Amino acid sequence: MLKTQIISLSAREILDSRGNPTLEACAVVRRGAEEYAACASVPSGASTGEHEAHELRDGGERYGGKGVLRAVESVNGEISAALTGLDPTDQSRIDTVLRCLDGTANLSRLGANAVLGASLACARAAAMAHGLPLYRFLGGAAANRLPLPMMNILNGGVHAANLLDIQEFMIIPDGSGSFQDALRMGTEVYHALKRVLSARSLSTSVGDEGGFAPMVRTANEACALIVEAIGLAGYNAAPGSVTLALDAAASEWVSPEGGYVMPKSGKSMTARQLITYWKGLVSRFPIVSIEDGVGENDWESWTQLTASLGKQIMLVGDDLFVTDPARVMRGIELGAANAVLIKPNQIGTLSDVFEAVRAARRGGYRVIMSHRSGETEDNILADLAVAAGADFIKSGAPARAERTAKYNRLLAIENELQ
Ligand code: 2PG
Ligand code: MG
Repeated sequence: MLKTQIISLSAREILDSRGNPTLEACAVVRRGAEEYAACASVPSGASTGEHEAHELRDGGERYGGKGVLRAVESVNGEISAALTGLDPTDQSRIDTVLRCLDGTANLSRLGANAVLGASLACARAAAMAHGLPLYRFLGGAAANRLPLPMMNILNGGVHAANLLDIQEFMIIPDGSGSFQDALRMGTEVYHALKRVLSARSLSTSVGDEGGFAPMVRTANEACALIVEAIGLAGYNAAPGSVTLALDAAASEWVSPEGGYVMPKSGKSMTARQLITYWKGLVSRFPIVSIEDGVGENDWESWTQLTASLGKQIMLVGDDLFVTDPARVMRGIELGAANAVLIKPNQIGTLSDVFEAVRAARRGGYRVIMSHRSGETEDNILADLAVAAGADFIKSGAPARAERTAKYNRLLAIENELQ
């Protein structure tokens, strides 16, 4: 067997889709006499969960404090020194070394952005050295299934300067087993929605994830517009055709005085009223999934929400779980949520990502691989979704190259698998 070894790691500062600096890491590995180099970049969220791993930013004047030169230095210095000579195919060893080197629980010393960049770049270079696509290298022979797209076509919350409290209005097109068909259906609905909005003289400019950000006030109006677009595109707003999914991002609504205050409408609700509100919406529209319907620390309300709607729809924990296997296991014990959103930069290493996926599976929870609102043109998320056997992928609207990069990579993977 040819020996594979990490030769070096390096990083640099690049820009994400929201115009903020982010980190790209590159790994060089040697296998036999050949050298291989691969890079991966790290995304960044606008609505971050309180329990996420620490994204290291420089502070100061440069880029309004958002520079990542300290994280870049972590990779070029300590991380490169610690990983050089290791076997890049031994992901769990690499990630353990990274965690021990950092020494903090939330990766705040070296930066979770530095650690994740290194973890991903090593995996990519190792796959390349073995002549395998990343999804196959990480997922093995079982990595044969494409996720369904959850496409965010109407934006609100902190992702758009409109009046909608709910952050994401998504559609899930069911392409009857074909990713290509699902993507086409979703894209047709996206274009139909543009016509529906234009006909009402509503804005068709887009938010951070490529979805439209019209000046509508209520979730009812937003859902009705989407249902109309589904019909206009020639589909049924129903399971088996095109359904709706929401990301409330309700951790942003938690009031310091207790209960919830919707940030834009200013409406106050108790947790119980909020759960009743979700039940009402679900009864009026073909909504099959609600993400972060209550706050990230409100385990009790999560359990109540799951008890009342969990048999009917998916209840997805994003800020609740932050891709942390321990929090996922706690959720399973308490009966909180029934699906887990997986965002690699919430936890910081690839090994932890797969551990969170395994924990979710053991509890019978669904798995959704997800982008961040700040993304780059890197398409690694698509390979991770297939490697993890994710049921769904969230990569925004079929617009803006940083969103379509992931969908286009999935099209290529589907082709390869056929
Ligand atoms: C979310 C994400 C991605 P952000 O809340 O699910 O859609 O947004 O990256 O801003 O956390
Ligand atoms: Mg979310």
